[in-house]
Amino acid sequence: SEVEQSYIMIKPDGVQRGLVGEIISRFEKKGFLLKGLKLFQCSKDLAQEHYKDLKDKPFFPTLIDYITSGPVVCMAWEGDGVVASARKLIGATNPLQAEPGTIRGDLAVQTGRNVVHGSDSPVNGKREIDLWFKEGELCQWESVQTPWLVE
Ligand code: DAT
Ligand code: MG
Repeated sequence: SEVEQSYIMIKPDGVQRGLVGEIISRFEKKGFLLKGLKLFQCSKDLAQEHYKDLKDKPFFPTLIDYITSGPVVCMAWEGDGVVASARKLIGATNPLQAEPGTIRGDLAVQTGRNVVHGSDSPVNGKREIDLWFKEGELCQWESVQTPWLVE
């Protein structure tokens, strides 16, 4: 579809800390459309591909260890402006700098345990959804809420 999509992922700390419902709820309540959702233990290869732009950073190995340390929750969310809006809902990379009211601002304290990922551009949204979801794992459906969210 041509509608913008963002890949949102609850990282292993978010799953371990029992924050799955809380985090999904924020995107649900905002009004975006959930197109894909799964609990998933990812390989090192997949984590490295996902974060390939950061492969030369000193924290890359610990980032890969963290992301592969337990199951993550993979989500595809759709809607006009979803990529930038999701980044606002998530907050700054460093939770100490994230505003209260954002997911990281409310629920995390350290960059290396910042509970959630969100795509940084529509192009990367598509790239990441294609990377994390197989064909047939996304659902095409329409929400009864849409006419009450978008005029
Ligand atoms: P974001 O997740 O906000 O898009 P990013 O793409 O710059 O941030 O980095 C991806 C992840 O890598 C980030 O969520 C946590 C980790 N990370 C980034 N900068 C880091 C740093 N300086 N030290 C440790 N981990 C870092
Ligand atoms: Mg990023």
